[in-house]
Amino acid sequence: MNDTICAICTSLGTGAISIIRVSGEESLSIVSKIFSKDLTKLADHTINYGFIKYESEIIDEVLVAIMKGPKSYTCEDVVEINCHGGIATTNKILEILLAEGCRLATPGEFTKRAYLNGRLNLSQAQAVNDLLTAKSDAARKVFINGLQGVLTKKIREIRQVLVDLISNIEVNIDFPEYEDNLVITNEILEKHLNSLKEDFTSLLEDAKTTNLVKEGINVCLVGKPNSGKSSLLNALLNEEKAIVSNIEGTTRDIVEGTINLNGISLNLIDTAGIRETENEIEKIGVEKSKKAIDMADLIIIVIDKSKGITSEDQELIDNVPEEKRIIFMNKDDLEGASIPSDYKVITGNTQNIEGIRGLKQEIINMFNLDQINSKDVTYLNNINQINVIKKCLDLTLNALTNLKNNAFVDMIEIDIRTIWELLGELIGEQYDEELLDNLFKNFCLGK
Ligand SMILES: Nc1nc2c(ncn2[C@@H]2O[C@H](COP(=O)(O)OP(=O)(O)OP(=O)(O)O)[C@@H](O)[C@H]2O)c(=O)[nH]1
Ligand SMILES: [Mg+2]
Repeated sequence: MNDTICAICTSLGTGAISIIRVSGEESLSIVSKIFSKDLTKLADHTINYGFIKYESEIIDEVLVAIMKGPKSYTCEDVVEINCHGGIATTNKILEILLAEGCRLATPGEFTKRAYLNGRLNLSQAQAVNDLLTAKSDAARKVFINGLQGVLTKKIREIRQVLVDLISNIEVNIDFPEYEDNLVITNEILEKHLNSLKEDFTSLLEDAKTTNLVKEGINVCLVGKPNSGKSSLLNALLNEEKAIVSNIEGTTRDIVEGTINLNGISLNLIDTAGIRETENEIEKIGVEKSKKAIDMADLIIIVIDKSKGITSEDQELIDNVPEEKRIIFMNKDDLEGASIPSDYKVITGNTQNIEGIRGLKQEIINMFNLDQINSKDVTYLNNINQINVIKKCLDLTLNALTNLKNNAFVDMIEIDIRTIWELLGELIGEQYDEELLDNLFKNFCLGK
């Protein structure tokens, strides 16, 4: 039998109300000891007005919700006490509950119980945690999809098609004389495999989006000294955060800031201008810049348009892959050299909002940010899940190649069966204890 746990669910501070959650077999009887009514005699799924009393002292005037299992968050008997907000009252009620026989829940323990009791699968449990920390509307949408089990539904649909296909192939092999059974031809198999390929590719695309909304885009501003990197950071942030001057080597350390573009965080890093230098401090800055480039999802190479592209600029351009870079020809308000035609560049200046409009639009285009809000994204929430889908895609491609080479159907069936099993594990209930503990320890208390 599980013991009865309790925790404060709302954040501690001054507020109109706080909620203390109690879950476990004894939750109704323990709370009844300190509440003015006997909860065991009250109807289920009701909210009840009364007082918390302890040692003949009235502690607070409260509303108490009763949610008997299995129709509750944890599937156990749950009682939630809505008391007046504020640290003193909330802590006092928690203290009394502990004295009366509850144990303080560990972080995520309510959700862990919900999972262990079959109320949520692991993917949904992770989505609960992500939802609590969602920083943007786009993130909220993706995580609520996770909680609603959109991924699980999609995987179940795919598995159903696969299981039908496998059983059909088996019947074909074992009972070739059954003429009324559909014969799985190579054309039918190819159609199914191509549709699988599409499904897995789109799931992996969605995973990229999920990562974007969860972590944001790490953007690194690089370029020669004085090209205007710090000015660009300030213009994007709309704040004078980094020091700007016409002295080369002004920025020595990394300066960071975050903006929200179409609901997605851009984590901006302004770096020290990269050049050969003998100055020890600047050298460290240049090394840090190089590291920041490695970590970035997007590198904006800032070039002083009035000076044209120099050999140092050229070296930077050559060292950053095209799909990760934007070349920003800055200072287009000054007379300057003509724009190169060999690569795509964005021109602009950091003098006003208009000057960086084109650059912002290019970022939106590069990461399809304008589509994220309207897309119904499935939610692959960790690297394990992503790897399973990658494996499934590889197996599908392998089966398609075998099919082209006229392999026997039963050989292709092996790949299909493995995909079916892998997908089963993905949404299945078998995870080891270590993985579970690791997942739930990152949850906040009361959830
Ligand atoms: N006219 C004009 N001047 C600019 C523009 N952007 C930056 N500047 C000027 O260029 C000079 C260098 O700007 P910074 O932003 O400090 O350049 P940086 O790339 O951060 O330089 P380091 O930190 O030394 O690597 C300053 O005098 C800025 O005012 C622009 O769009 N137009
Ligand atoms: Mg600078």
